Amino acid sequence: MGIIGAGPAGLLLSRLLHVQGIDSVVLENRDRAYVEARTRAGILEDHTVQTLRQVGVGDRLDREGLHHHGINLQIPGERHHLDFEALCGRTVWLYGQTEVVKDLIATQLAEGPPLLFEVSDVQPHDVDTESPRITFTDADGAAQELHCDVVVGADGFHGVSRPLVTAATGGKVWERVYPFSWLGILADAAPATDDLVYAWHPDGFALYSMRSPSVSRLYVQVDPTEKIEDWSDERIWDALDERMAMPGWSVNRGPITEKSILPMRSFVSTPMRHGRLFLAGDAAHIVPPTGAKGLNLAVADVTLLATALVRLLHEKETDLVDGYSDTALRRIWRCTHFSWWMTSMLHTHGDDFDRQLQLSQLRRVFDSEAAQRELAENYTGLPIER
Ligand code: FAS
Ligand code: PHB
Repeated sequence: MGIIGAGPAGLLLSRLLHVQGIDSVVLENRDRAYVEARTRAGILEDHTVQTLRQVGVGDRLDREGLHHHGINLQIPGERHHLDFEALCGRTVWLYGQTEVVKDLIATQLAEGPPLLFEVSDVQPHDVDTESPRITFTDADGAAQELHCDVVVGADGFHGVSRPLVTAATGGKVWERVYPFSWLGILADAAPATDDLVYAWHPDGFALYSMRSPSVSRLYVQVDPTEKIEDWSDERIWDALDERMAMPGWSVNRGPITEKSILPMRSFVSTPMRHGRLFLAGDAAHIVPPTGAKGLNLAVADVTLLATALVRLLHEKETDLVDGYSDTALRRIWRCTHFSWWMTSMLHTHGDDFDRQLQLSQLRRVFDSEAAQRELAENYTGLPIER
């Protein structure tokens, strides 16, 4: 098995196959320090946590992760807590993607199979045959060729794999680019909330998240043309205080250790397979982070794909690999819809008519247990379809 990309999708797939006796080689073009330092997702769905525990990389998550039983939704002067456990019997965990990736890398380097960093010129070949190859240059500059039964493109949005699949299959792509971005910060400040706060405000959306009892992760909606150098630390904290204000409560300030601006888009590409080349994670789809689905969708893809590949390689049965793309896409569209719905409900855009619609939708969630359950079921993660 040749796996391109050491993000959560590639690493977890390699682990899922390893514990079922199937070998793989993971090829990553960045170095270990870079891959382990990328600040991305923070919320883990219920099934993601179960899967990480099942493959033996859940210990530090259980020790250091924060178990969240719900989220808060806010409009000016009103904050409502949604108790996920009461609403749908599931919860989520707050544990940084960086930590998940560190745990998977440490386990793989300790127990195998091979994980090669700093490779370059990665190129799959003969993927429409039963013996595909991957050519690449290793970290020492030597040309290498990997012969495998299957190639998996878990190489993210800018990887080499998706263009190969869409070119060979004439596939279809859907894309929605949102007229706003997220300015995200990491700060050495104890979070002033137990569960996350998603705030609608006429000035724009704001999110209060965290990474630990001493590190906060916060986001504000900004115009896509904004430059990070235009946002002083003071201006960021003032915007957060304004948008999340509640009587007798305020954001807890501290030194900002990282800040960046993230564009927002929804992107789906089909099919997720061409011959013996399969796509998983951001290589095939992107969701705006408002629904906390990016990492969890990558985990759902490889959970499905691992089961299908074990059946192909151990039992020579192709039914699950033949159904992989369609089965995965059902969940992908569900998560794409939920992420679009959360994004549209919480980010100010359009005119005052749009704003009144957003406020009406938010009040419906505040007032209706059925609406709250719908949000809770989607946010905590629907069961994986087998
Ligand atoms: P990844 O992009 O994580 O991994 C792909 C890997 O492939 C990378 O390590 C890359 O270096 C490697 N690669 C690429 N091309 C290669 C090649 N040619 N050869 C070898 N290796 C190659 N989700 C949330 O829920 N909340 C968030 O706050 C959030 N923030 C995000 C911020 C950013 C900047 C980004 C990009 C995404 C964010 N996401 C967030 C979504 C994120 O969590 C992704 O869904 C998740 O990383 C997807 O995992 P992978 O599919 O493994 O892709
Ligand atoms: C985060 O903690 O980075 C985070 C949490 C929830 C989101 C997006 C990002 O919806």
